[in-house]
Amino acid sequence: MVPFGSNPSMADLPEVLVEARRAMDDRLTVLARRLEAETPGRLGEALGYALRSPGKRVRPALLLATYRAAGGRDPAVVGLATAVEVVHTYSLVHDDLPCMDDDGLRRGRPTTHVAFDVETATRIGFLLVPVAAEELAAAGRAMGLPDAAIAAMALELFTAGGIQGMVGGQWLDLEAEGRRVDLAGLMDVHRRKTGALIAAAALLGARAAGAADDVLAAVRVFGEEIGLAFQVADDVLDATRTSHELGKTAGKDAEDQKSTYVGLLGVTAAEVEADRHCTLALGALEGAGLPVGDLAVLARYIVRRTS
Ligand code: GRG
Repeated sequence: MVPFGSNPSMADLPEVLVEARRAMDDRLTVLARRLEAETPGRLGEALGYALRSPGKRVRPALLLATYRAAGGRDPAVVGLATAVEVVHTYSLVHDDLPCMDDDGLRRGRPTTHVAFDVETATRIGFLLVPVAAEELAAAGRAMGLPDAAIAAMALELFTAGGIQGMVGGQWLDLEAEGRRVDLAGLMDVHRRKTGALIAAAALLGARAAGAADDVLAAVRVFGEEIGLAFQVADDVLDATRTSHELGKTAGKDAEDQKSTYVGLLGVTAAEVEADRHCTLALGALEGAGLPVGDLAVLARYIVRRTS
């Protein structure tokens, strides 16, 4: 199967990310076809549209890399990465709705509610929640993991996607529009809204490989720190890049009067802050004796990316 034609350019990308993109694009295409067949009409078409959307696949890449770093070798782990990417996908569909960030451009294409309509986009966001759970359970079984391990991974993923994580962070973020949030408050929003799912991706990889508790603790710190670094870098990109480069509307944070790292610290200090979180992330892995190789490559990509 060929990777999505419109996926962000693979040139100059680290091999670990190229591999994850190929695996994810293949898997999401299979899933999109199945859901289109099972859900006739406009809802099915919209599900296919959202799932075929060409993303960077950073979260799946982190999951696959922590899995390998912790000694895992089963190719069925791709299903777990798919579960995480499906959660990310539905969060983007809802994030772009008029009642949230109200955006018309995502991954270089019209957002789902623009390509279809608000009702359809709202419904497919919710329809994808159990799809993520099914993917996770099916992958866990295919890997022969015990039910307790599958349950622990499901709890990890959906807690990260819930009120303590992504949903709660989104809520705080929307409530803070037009208000000045201090650095501690901003870090709380970022940790929940973006960092929690990124940390869950890293942890799922380590859990699937049967990592010991001390390794899981180190991977949690890695995931939380790299999740923060990701969002700080995102703030910088929003302020410094064009919509064409990003594939989404640039300058949106300022337009929505959001507090950001760039607003609070300026571009240069925000970049230093992203690097600081990246260093803390890698330090946690080294402390646990995990091979950092691909994870260091991904961490550097996260703070140096251009989209
Ligand atoms: C539907 C139950 C339910 C919940 C949705 C809307 C929402 C709750 C949460 C929003 C979370 C969100 C969109 C956070 C932003 C995270 C972020 C920086 C996204 C961009 O990630 P990239 O750059 O995107 O990895 P690509 O397109 O490359 O995948």
